[in-house]
Amino acid sequence: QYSDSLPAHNAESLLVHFRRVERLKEQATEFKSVYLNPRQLCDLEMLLNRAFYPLEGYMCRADYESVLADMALADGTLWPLPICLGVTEEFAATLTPGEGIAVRDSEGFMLAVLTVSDVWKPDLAAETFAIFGEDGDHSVAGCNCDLEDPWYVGGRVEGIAFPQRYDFTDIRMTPAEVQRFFVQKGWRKVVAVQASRPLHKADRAMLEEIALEEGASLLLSPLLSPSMYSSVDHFVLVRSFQQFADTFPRNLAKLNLSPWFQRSMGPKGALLRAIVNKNYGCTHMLVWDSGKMKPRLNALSDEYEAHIQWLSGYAETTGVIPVAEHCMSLDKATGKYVNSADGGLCGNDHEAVVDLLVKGEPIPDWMSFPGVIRELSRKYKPRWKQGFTLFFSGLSGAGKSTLAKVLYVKLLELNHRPVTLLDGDIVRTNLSSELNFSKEHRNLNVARIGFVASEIVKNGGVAVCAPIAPYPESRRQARHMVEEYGGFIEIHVSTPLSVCEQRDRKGIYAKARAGIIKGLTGVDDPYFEPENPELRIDTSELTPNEAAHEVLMFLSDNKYI
Ligand code: PPS
Repeated sequence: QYSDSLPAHNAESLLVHFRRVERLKEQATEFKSVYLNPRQLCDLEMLLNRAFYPLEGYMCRADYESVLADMALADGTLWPLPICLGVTEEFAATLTPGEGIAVRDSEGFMLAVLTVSDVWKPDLAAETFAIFGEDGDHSVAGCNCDLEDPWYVGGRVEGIAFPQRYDFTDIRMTPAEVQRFFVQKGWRKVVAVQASRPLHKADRAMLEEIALEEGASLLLSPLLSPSMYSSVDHFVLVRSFQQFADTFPRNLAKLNLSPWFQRSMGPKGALLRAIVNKNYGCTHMLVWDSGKMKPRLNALSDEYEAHIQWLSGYAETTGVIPVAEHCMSLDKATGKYVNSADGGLCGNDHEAVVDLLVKGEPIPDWMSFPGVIRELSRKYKPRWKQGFTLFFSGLSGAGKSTLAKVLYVKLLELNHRPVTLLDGDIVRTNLSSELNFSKEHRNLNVARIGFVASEIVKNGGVAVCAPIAPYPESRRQARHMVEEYGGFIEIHVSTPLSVCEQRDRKGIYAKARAGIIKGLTGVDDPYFEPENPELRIDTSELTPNEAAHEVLMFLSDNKYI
């Protein structure tokens, strides 16, 4: 059994702990350091807060090999997946058993001391096979370390501080705190519910039914991906969970944010989640159908039933009973969800909710809760509420800047959103003054424009950009950055070189032809035309107003304005 043996923290043991921490901090000035990425920080936090109990640190080689061969630690305790610290071969070569390593976050803040017991080179193909079987992907599974060829370091970890978290601190509880909460509330049975998507009314009806059936309360946890910390998705998911949790009576559901992240490690990952949930004091755990959080289907799959069976086989050892999803369908007469175990629709409404939100259509009452919808509508907006980028690209003299300026004014006049002009010259003066016109620097310049535009769009504004942007790779990069938050409208200003050269307002073509300047785009430097721009405008035969009108028509046809 797992959490039953978590040691009690009394005043005396805490004092001993604090003294030890002080001593470690003093000694650590001479230790080598290892810096963790966000996923590794989550693993470390799970070791420090004892969510990975009985592990006391990163696995030593004997435990690691035993876990891969027999799904158990060397002492026979059930454990499905390796929890290892991966380091470079170079760093591994400097280590000797018994020495201490300072474990730090990316900013260098010391979080723990690892006392090295083993250093070895894992066989990653064998590790992947042991975890996934034949068809596993060959990502580095056990160390979460992004290294192509890691070495593993095993050893006991002594905590100095938890990784620093600044978001939602009021709903982050350690396993011990959650257990204490359950004891205070008298919750003897608790179903752990982790989900990577926002939950709605069908989910609510299912969870209520499960809670009733099991005579249990619910521990609700949004399942995070560590990289999400930097994106709005993380905040939207957690805030939608807060709203969802509020729809339950207080004695039925508790919300908690744990550092457990989505591992996508198949059945063994689910078994590890059972162990972790036990350490958080849960007795049951909801197992979603293949973790895919699929849209509505007609029945639960055989594969899924087999997975639940397999997990149930370990329930006595882990102390956590797996609970399968229920098929819920809407009873049109009452507008409520009911169980339809006879093979009615099951799955979730999330995609339908998002679809309606981006179309700007109302969400039917039976689908979700006003609070959840309110949170989701901050991210999923209809186009006329999203920010967007107008990205003009073309030769010098093609008419980009003129067109950009006309649209800047017209969009300001509409007064729908804040508008920022990032014309080539403005950027070259204020953002990229140290850059030249080499391929590398042009790409860097365009990537910077993409970044600034994405920040503007993230905050609901319009960025009007007008660089030459001759290379597809940096145009793609800019599109990718912006589209995470809103629309990216690429406009190839396709005015032919002959016309640009004839205009030659800056005299730049004449200088290039005279050999005074080198590497002018279109003359002796390449321009790769956009293959699939949203618009292509040749300004040879159009006035600036006519060209701007084409863009405004596109924006209006596509519901941006
Ligand atoms: S890029 O390729 O996107 O980074 O170029 P961009 O930042 O838009 O800068 C283009 C303006 O710089 C002037 N200029 C040159 N352009 C192209 N090639 C060379 N060698 C060059 N040297 C200076 C030129 O006036 C461009 O302005 P626009 O407004 O496009 O005419």
